[in-house]
Amino acid sequence: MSDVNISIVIPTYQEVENIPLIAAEINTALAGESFEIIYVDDDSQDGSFDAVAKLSHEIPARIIVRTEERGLSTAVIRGIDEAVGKYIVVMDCDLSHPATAIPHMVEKLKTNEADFVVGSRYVEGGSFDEDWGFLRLLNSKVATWLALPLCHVKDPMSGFFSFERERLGSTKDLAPTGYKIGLEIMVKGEFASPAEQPIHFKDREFGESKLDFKEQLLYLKHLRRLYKFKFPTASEFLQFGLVGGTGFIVDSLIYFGLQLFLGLNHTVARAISFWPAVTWNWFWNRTVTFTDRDKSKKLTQWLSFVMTSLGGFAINFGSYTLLTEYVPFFIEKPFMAFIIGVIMGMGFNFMAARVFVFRELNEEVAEEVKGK
Ligand SMILES: Nc1nc2c(ncn2[C@@H]2O[C@H](COP(=O)(O)OP(=O)(O)OP(=O)(O)O)[C@@H](O)[C@H]2O)c(=O)[nH]1
Ligand SMILES: [Mg+2]
Repeated sequence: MSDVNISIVIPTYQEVENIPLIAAEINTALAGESFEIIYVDDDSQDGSFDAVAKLSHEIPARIIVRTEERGLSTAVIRGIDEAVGKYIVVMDCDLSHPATAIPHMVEKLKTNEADFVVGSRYVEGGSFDEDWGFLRLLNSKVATWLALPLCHVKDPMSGFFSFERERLGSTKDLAPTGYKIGLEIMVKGEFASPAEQPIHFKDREFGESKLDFKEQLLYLKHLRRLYKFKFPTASEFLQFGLVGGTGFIVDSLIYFGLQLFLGLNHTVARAISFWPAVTWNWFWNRTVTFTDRDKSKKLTQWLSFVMTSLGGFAINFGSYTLLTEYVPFFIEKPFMAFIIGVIMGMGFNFMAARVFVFRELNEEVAEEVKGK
């Protein structure tokens, strides 16, 4: 067992000016503690290596220079793997995150007040520099809001966080899509009692931001994964519903188009428009909703999707007819019966799709597909 208590992991890319500054801040904040600083650098070639070598005479710090791999999230994971401390703290190098918060964060872990602590801009006492433009603020708010159902903190996007190393277990199951590695760890690690330490978030003075529009798209992809992890059935249902909604649009456009432009009779138009719509739904459910499931045998899968869709339609139409024929309430209010029919039909379709059409892969194959 190492006698290092706190390992501070700092991903860096071209942060040579900031490296000694953050080390000094940490050294002051953690006076009397046993700690180590691990910089994980992506071969910045800007003197970062020498800067750490120099300061390591006075402060317990080392640098790992990666030449094969790139990216903030994998850098953080590498740092966690190399760390020997009981507690891990991850923070940015650009002085946005105040080192003075570290003792408070670790204290919450030590006293079991929390099992994961984020440095937070959005709790009482937290703040950020005033000069954020409207778009930057909106962007950050929307991104934060999208992640809220996944965890119980107000600042889930924070890159400043801390947890007990043992509590996380292996880092192998972490999928470092995008740069919100704190969110990934908090959700996948299934931390039960996260807490927040208010911080003032300072904008960087030196160096440039490395995060761009591409990262934002990756963030959405990341969120989708985390929702699938945390709410597997609900997120499938939501996607199934969204696909069904777009399928309805395709169906309607073709149904009306055939009548308007080709002069077809409405029954014929109805009979034809079903096919492209059902194929559309099958395709998107196969590629999006049930990504991780069986992808073999397109034709048989399509056929069974058609069959279950017809079954769903029969249930939808059947319950509508029964309700509006025999139940006085629905005879008065047929639209309510229509809604119930749609819900019953969709419920059936969803269940059938999960059980018969897009089957679960056996575990070995699923492992291979996972992470793609
Ligand atoms: N190793 C490694 N570190 C990275 C990479 N991209 C960013 N970093 C580091 O991750 C931390 C956060 O990156 P920033 O560029 O500050 O991201 P940000 O805080 O969202 O953006 P700013 O507004 O510029 O502060 C910093 O310490 C960066 O040096 C990368 O690809 N590899
Ligand atoms: Mg920054």
